[in-house]
Amino acid sequence: MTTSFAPRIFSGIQPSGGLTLGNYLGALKRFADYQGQGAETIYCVVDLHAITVWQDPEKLRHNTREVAAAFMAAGVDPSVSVLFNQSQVSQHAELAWLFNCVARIGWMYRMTQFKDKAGKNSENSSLGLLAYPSLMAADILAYHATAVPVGEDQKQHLELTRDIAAKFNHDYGVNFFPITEPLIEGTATRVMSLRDGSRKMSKSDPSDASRINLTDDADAIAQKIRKARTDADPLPGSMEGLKDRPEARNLVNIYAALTGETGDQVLARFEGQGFGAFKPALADVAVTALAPITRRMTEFMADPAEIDRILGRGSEKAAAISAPIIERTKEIMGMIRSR
Ligand code: AQP
Repeated sequence: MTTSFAPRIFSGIQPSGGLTLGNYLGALKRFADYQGQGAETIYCVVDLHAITVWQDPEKLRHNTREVAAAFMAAGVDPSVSVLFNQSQVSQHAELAWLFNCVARIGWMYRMTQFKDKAGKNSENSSLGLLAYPSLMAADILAYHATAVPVGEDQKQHLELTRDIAAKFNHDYGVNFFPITEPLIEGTATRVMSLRDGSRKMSKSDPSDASRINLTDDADAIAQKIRKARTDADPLPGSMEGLKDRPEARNLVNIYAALTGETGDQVLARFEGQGFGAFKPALADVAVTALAPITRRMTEFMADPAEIDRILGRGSEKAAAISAPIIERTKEIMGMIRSR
């Protein structure tokens, strides 16, 4: 028997620090575009994911509100999309446990994000950090989401979500969970650190100079771009010429993503010029694109109680969708429900 699933988009962002240009270009910027396109849109501040590494409680509260403000500043409308924080909807943690018993430990150890974050001392990392992808599968499948817009770094976790859905369906002889599609689109699916072209830009990178934060002002943005690591060669006429120049390629990709051009279109204008000319131009487009977002975030953050109310209403809507799906999951697995 084949079941068809209604189109539903889910995506989440961790409140594990201030948001970066990478989060914006790789994910956030696209979220509003999916609204009103025929699929239901569900967006979540994934605070249960954030605590897989230590979070100061006061900062976690602040960052949760700030990520919600960023969603709205980037155009997510809580009257159109479901916008909420993960810990208010208990179905996420409940389904994650059920999936912990479906997923295999070996699948978790293979995740590059676990290896990166656990580092050499993996025995000392939280159990939650290892099980992170199982919770992510629960976030997505608790809504029977059919597509997930993410940056390139989340591709491996999305594949694991598909594996968990397929194994559950196979083990219980059902077609209950959809095999979710990743939506990894655009010219900036993997924005790299400004200090090291081999590492992704990340909100938890200890070096603030490695990233542009959505809360940075024009001076900070210009200064970080001026200091960004590059090489001494002039820019070529096409992206092909940047194959072995990761830092230069990263800056051109950022420019292209911000202006909506292709890298080749950008290079057609800057061919033969050095970074002395390119970096100020990049700083200008970054400030132009980010200043309105930063301003709207500040406006939303001026009323934290209203953000909490929006998250509360979103959580009720989210629970109304996910609760019957989790009840049915437990029924399929053989659990008795006597109420
Ligand atoms: N550098 C990046 N380039 C493109 N997309 C990115 N994303 C993250 N970094 C980049 C995308 O942003 C969304 C939210 O990510 P997340 O907060 O759930 O966690 P993450 O992927 O682990 O992002 P960070 O910034 O690196 O957080 P920390 O430092 O806490 O681990 C995802 O869609 C992600 O792909």
